[in-house]
Amino acid sequence: VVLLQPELDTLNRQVDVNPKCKPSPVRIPVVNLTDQNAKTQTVKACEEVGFFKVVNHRVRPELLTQLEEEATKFFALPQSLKDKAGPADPFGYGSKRIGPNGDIGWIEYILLNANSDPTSTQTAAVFHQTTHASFREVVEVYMEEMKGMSSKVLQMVAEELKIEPKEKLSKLVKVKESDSCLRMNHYPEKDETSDKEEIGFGEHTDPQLVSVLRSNNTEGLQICLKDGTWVDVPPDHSSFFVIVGDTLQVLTNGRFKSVKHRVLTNTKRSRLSMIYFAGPPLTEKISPLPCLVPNQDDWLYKEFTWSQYKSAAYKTKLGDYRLGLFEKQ
Ligand code: GA4
Repeated sequence: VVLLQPELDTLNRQVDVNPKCKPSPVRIPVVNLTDQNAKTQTVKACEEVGFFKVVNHRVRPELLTQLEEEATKFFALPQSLKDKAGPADPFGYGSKRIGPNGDIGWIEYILLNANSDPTSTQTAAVFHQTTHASFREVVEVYMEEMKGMSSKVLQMVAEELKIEPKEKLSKLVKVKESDSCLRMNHYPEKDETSDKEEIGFGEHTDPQLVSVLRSNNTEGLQICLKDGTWVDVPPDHSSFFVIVGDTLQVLTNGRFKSVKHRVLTNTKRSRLSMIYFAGPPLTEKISPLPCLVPNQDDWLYKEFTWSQYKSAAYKTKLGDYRLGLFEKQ
């Protein structure tokens, strides 16, 4: 059976950006993993928007439901129990505070390291608070799937851009040293007495290579287009969304742009999202790839290790332009 997938998804422009301007449909790219043009579609999407939807991904729907159920159970626990898994520093349970520099959001979350550190009391407590041992198991299986999805995306990019060796990018997220993490966000339903839109998660770019996001069928996610317009991403709980991160922007010398995104809590329903941030090993040297940009004079960024980028990122506020610290001149 050949499934016909629309090439592009329709997004609605935010009316409040320019109230005089009628909302016009904006289109975001869709990559169909079973399409023979998937590689071309991926590269085009990474260049033009830094964001795309993945369909026909073959991740079992039951796994998605299971993880969602387990996360829902955790967030439904009494506050005192959830707090035993916090504060997020950066891993563990966090509420309202995002990162160490005073950013606040209308959110509670769990942040887990893919190479889960057994000495971290917060991480252990996340799982101990839920009565079902299955939470840890589901998380492990889900992370493996997300590792597969992010490496598939990077493999397609490398092949389309003729990067040598072909496994150069996908290996960065496949090796056991890769520094990836999983975030489960719960945006509580909006207080009925308030009509103002709260910021769930303020605007930012993701520092890693790529992020793979999925949510329950709730609105709220917005991305910023190259012209600065914010657009709503229509929810689709059976698909994944891929976000280009700062590190992939550097490797491609700016050919791919890390996309600014944010979450507004503009619905009555609560929103649950899971994001896998696929990062390279801590010691990995990051610079524009010589096979794409042979002449170092053309490099827009200085070389840095992922560990250096991460520590610099943790000194910034969420909305800061972190790559500025590593631009040449
Ligand atoms: C943004 C992307 C991921 O959610 C995250 C975030 C991290 C955190 O919440 O601990 C950061 C943020 C994110 C970038 C700047 C720093 C670090 C909060 C913050 C203010 C887990 C990540 O890797 O970077």
